[in-house]
Amino acid sequence: MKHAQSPSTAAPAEDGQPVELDAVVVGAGVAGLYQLHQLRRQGLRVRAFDSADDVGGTWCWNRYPGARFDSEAYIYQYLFSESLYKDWSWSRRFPDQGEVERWMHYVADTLDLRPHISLSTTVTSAHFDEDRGRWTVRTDRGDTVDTQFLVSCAGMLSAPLDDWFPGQETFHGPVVHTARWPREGVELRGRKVAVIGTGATGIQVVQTIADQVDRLTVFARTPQYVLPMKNPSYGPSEVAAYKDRFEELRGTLPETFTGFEYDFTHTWAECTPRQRRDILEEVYQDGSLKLWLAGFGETFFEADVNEEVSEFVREKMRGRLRDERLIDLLVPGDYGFGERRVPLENGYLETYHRDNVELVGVADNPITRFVPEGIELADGSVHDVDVIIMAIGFDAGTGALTRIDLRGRDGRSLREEWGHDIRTTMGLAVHGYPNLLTAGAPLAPAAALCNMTTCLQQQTEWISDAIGHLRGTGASLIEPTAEAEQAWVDHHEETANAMLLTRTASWYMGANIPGKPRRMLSYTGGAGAYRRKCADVAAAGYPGFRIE
Ligand code: NA7
Repeated sequence: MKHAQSPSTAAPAEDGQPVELDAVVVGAGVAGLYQLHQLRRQGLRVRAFDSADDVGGTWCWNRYPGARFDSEAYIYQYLFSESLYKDWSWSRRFPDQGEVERWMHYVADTLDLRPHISLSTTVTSAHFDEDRGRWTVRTDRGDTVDTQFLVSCAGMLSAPLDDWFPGQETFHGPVVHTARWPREGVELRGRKVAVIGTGATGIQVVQTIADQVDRLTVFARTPQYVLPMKNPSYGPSEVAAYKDRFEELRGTLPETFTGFEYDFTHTWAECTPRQRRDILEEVYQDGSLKLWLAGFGETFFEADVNEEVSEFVREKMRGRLRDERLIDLLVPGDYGFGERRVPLENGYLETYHRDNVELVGVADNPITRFVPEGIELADGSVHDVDVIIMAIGFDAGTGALTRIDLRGRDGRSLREEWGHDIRTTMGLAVHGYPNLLTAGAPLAPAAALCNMTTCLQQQTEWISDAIGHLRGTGASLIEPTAEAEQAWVDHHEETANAMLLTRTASWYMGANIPGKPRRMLSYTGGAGAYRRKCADVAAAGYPGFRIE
């Protein structure tokens, strides 16, 4: 067995022996960078691998036109280092992808992480050797690594549904998934462009490219509740003001329900109809996700409250649209506000008033295939286009891990097991896969319902502490017991089933992929409550985990 001579290489040693490491981190995005930093600080021999050609994860891949934050930038930063936080300044409340990517580069460079990351390198398999208590990790670049810990920071929205429609290869022009947008861009000017999908991504694309293209045809299946974004730019005084709140944010963010700076502060039952209306109007006018995440908590639990809040948003949307057909296709009617991801937008609805934009409803007349000239629908009609933009989403939560041939004890396959039933212990580990630790995996708030950096910091810190605990006590293996995992799954289900989120088909429930097991991907007990549960487990010496 060779020890890694230089931290800058993970290539196989010349004699063909695997390189020996203490930990492999899969992914160099928000979670992966911080995980790598923490494990290096503990003195581990560790390397991160990422398929992308640069660091940044989501913010490297999703370079489609219009990609931007809808968490306020200053709450998306890491909070473990005051100087890392304060030495970076944002230009506005919700910056675009390019600025976020530059920030991620700043983080990687400031923490000197790049020498420890293999880019353009995909982890293809990871097999656990029970006799040795170690993982063998292989990549598409020929690396073979023998490692004690395998830490997944592979992302919960990183496995795009890119090969989705029959006949895709026959189309005469480019077909581009938004999460695989080429660095050099795609020529859209003067072209007839199709966008399929009107989730958070499709909405950003549509509102951004409409005035650049010759014709834009948008294929929309399920209407979305949308909220208008207010996105002021920041001058020196605004930057100074949010930086002054560093200590306050460090205290608040980990404790709220969704890791945002705001939380539910009003109770529907205690307000008069007039007060409710005023509060809804106030949070709506904030131009953020406040209406969803800091309006009335009952919106998530009580159908009658949800209906009133939904109607408030529908009314706002209808008021912006000038024809009944658009209202029918764009304003949701058969599910409640907040039961799917709520996108923020800038003039999205008004985009459909443009002469060069056509909205095609495909709920009752679905896309059947791509043909050389464009997109064919069930009724046989064909829409001629030059470029097809697929804003159709991801194999959320599970896809990043199930696309790896990941095998635990007795050769069990995570792909096969999650193909039947998606199970984890606190989203941090999986029974049957010792020394596999996961950030952003299913059954934790980080899987969806959280300001990602808040939740991913907490999870990667828990993982680092667990590894530190093992090393400090001379143990070498950690694995959740079957009983602890069942208890977490039961708690997760009970918590999720109390919420209206589970009554609606969405990627949160795995419903965007035929055959995917239905389970709320995100833990819905709240980011703050989850953090305390995780901390309690660590403080009590990891009950529910076999440590040896
Ligand atoms: P989403 O939210 O999964 O949206 C995908 C969109 O693509 C959605 O409108 C889908 O319609 C649509 N879609 C998917 N397949 C089809 C087919 N076959 N025909 C027509 N339309 C289709 O992905 P996003 O990338 O927008 O957002 C993912 C997350 O990234 C987002 O929530 C943020 O957290 C960041 P459907 O709604 O299924 O009817």
